[in-house]
Amino acid sequence: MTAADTRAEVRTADAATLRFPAGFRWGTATAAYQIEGAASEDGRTPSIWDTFSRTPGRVRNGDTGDIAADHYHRMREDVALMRELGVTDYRFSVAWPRVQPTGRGPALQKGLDFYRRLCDELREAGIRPVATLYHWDLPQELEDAGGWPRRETAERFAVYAGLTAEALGDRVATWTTLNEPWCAAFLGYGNGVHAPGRTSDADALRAAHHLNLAHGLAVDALRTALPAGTEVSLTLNLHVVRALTESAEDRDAARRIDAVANRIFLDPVFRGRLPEDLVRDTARVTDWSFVRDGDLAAVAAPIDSLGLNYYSPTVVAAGSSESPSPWAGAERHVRFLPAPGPRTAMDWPVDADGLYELLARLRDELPGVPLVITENGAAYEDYADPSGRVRDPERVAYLRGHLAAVRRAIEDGADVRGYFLWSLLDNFEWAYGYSKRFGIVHVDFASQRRTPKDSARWYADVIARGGLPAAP
Ligand code: IFM
Repeated sequence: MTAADTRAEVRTADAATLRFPAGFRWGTATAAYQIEGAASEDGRTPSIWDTFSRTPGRVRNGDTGDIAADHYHRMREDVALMRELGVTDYRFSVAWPRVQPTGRGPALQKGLDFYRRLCDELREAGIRPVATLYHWDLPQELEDAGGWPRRETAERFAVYAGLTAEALGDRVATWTTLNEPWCAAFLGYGNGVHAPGRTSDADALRAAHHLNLAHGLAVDALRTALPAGTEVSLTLNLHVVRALTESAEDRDAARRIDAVANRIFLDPVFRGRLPEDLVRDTARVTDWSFVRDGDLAAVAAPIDSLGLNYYSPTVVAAGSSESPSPWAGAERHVRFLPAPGPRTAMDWPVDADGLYELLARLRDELPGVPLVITENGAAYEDYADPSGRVRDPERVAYLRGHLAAVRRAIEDGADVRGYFLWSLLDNFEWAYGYSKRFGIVHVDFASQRRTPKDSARWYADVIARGGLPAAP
């Protein structure tokens, strides 16, 4: 089907439905540490998030992922929920410390078996398994040896990717190397609000490069282990950066953040080079001598699609902000401003136009690269009413607005192949613990009871009709 056919198809809205292209993938997404629990079962060893969450003061209320949504034991029930929703795809992550405890040596059979069972259950339900190899749970032993600022971690990751692909390659439809390497590098090693909680701009930049390298080496390992034609991807949380005014100073502030948040990944992965302005901007922090000959070519190993996680835009102006920051020194030149409009429970602005802008940018800058929204969703203060129903009209409005933006981008020529709603279940929201609920299925963490929220029913209807109800 050509891009023109796709555009024609989305325009054939019947009176009741704003349709998406045929074959559009409708999914939900989760991540291992946020839902699995069973933190020390079947040979799993601690990850940096186990250590971090057990360190007083790091996570709200002292919450940990020890039990989380107990998905490790309730996987069948959770797949049954997705079957009822009618999702076509499910994006989960493989816990490195469950499959290769300590990050070295052979794979652990029991760990692999869990993901085998998960894939089998999904396929039985007619749902495509979409696996992410790294959603932030680095084996603690690799952190003790230096973590992502150390080159060897990238090499270790490629070995882990290869052995996981050998074991699950016949079951997984799409492989994603990394989820949001920006967060892993800059929140983990820059401002330290994520595990492992280190605060060094130089280490954050080294980590970013080694995550890029890990991605490239893993693509190679995956291609070797997987049947030809298997989809291999990467998920980035690209920032939609808006300058407050058109002044040269404000636009330069936006350029700096775009370099350290977006182009630090996009340029190596898609062009095999580092952005020159980034290297200049960060000269006080590092000379980038850790980038070895051949690294950038390895990072640029071709991939089949790009995953995008979008929640809200960032507004900047010339000025300065506090350190430690996740901006590797750019904060000395940049002021961050609250975007206007309604906000979610994370205090993140609701701005669906940002998603359209992102898709339009990538349509223009990366022609020929299929795009998939691998996360989008919102946290609200959800609760079950006395009848047991969870009404979440704000989430429905959020999802509707963002899906309409995706559809508009497709009409305007963006090659968007799917949408994964974050998240299937309420879960462990990192430094916020269980205080923020992103699920379309409510989880009562005391009883582990699952209750689909109104948004789950709404999403099921969208999937069933293949698009958005024309009337809100
Ligand atoms: O919960 C996270 C997820 O793990 C990564 N992307 C953003 C989500 C909401 O903060």
